[in-house]
Amino acid sequence: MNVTRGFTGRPRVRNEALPPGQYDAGDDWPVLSAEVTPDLTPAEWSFRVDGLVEEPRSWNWDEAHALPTSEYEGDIHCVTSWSKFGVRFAGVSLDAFLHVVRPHVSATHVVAYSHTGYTTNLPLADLTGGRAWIAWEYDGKPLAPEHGGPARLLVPHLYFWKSAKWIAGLRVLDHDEPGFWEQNGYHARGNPWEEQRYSGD
Ligand SMILES: Nc1nc2c(c(=O)[nH]1)N[C@H]1C(S)=C(S)[C@@H](COP(=O)(O)O)O[C@H]1N2
Ligand SMILES: [Mo]
Repeated sequence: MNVTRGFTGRPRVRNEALPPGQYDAGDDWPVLSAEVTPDLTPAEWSFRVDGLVEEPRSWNWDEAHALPTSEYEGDIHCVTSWSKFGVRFAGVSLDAFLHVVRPHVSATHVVAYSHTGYTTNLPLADLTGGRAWIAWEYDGKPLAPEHGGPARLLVPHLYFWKSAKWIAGLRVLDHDEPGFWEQNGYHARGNPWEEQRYSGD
């Protein structure tokens, strides 16, 4: 790791390397949405985890905020080849939600779904171990609606299409079930370091 100073004067944590085929978008943060940005207030937002779990449940905005806060500072990588270094998100680790619902031993995958109907599939293991969040703050401010506010999934070690904006819930499964982009030829897991962009990669 090295530290560079951006125009804001804030030291920016930066990895030495970009995943293969990626470029540094710098201060730009492109918006990539298949849907129209929904008009979704914190009061209307909820997050549910069900499927193969012992205690399916939903959290509203206040209930989710009562869980221990957790932060991510690091990089994000979009499959369209932009990456951003040293971004800062805050929210709650998915470990905290999964701890409450307790996935069955048979659980292997999830489908994450948005309030808009967007879906994406992930191995359950990619959501545990402090590597995935429900995020509602970016750079210390509320997450902007076009970037998934009030809250989005954040799984920064995978390509960013896995980080469903306007997250509504996770369905826990004992098999893999392709989501929106995955049904359209994108990779089931999407590890940027192995350049898993398309289903044959
Ligand atoms: N609901 C929803 N989530 C989504 C998407 C989308 O179209 N709809 N696009 C994905 C893709 S391809 C990327 S790169 C990131 C983009 O997030 P951003 O617009 O905040 O940069 O969101 C991901 N999550
Ligand atoms: Mo993307």
